[in-house]
Amino acid sequence: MKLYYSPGACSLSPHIILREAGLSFEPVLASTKTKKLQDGTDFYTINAKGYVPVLELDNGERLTEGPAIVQYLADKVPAKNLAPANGTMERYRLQEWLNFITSELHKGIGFMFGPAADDAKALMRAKATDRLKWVDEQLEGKSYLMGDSFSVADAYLFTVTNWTKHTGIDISGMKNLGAFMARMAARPAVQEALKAEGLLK
Ligand SMILES: N[C@@H](CCC(=O)N[C@@H](CS)C(=O)NCC(=O)O)C(=O)O
Repeated sequence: MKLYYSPGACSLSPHIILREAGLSFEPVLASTKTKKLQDGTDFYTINAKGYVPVLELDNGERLTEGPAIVQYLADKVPAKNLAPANGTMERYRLQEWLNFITSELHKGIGFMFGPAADDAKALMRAKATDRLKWVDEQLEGKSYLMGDSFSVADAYLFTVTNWTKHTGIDISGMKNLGAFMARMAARPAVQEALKAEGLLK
């Protein structure tokens, strides 16, 4: 499989999961700015939507949208317990988290990397802070979003919460979220993914 990624972008979430799953893959750097691969290929020919992540399967089929990709990967290695079994109530709980992260956090926080007007950024920052406070409450007494065990939703939350450092969102008062970020950063697969993306010295 190939993962088209950009360092530190939302593609870090499936990148972490590929490593947690122990699946072999080829990382392919795709610039979200120039929309070119390193060999000059036009990224729009890979994903007409022009964004990462893209997972290319061994048969050449391509899957986009982070929440779909991480569930696909989790279902390839059921023994790793990266997502509850399909059809169970727990699986819908996982999807509840993935949808929350993608619609309420990912786009809102990600927007602040762009050249948006400052007053719009202040509004987005306030909204993201409210949402993250809610996440902080949900993490009370839990190691991970789904409870004691790690799931694909944690890699996504880690990836998006990591952006707060660069977008002026202060999470220092959010103790549970802070502990979650430290717990995630200590996982070997996360360390490996960050190192591979050049985000760790
Ligand atoms: N709906 C997509 C959004 C992916 C997305 O926002 N990708 C960003 C990086 S975090 C990107 O490549 N942006 C470049 C662009 O949209 O032109 C998903 O959830 O996978």
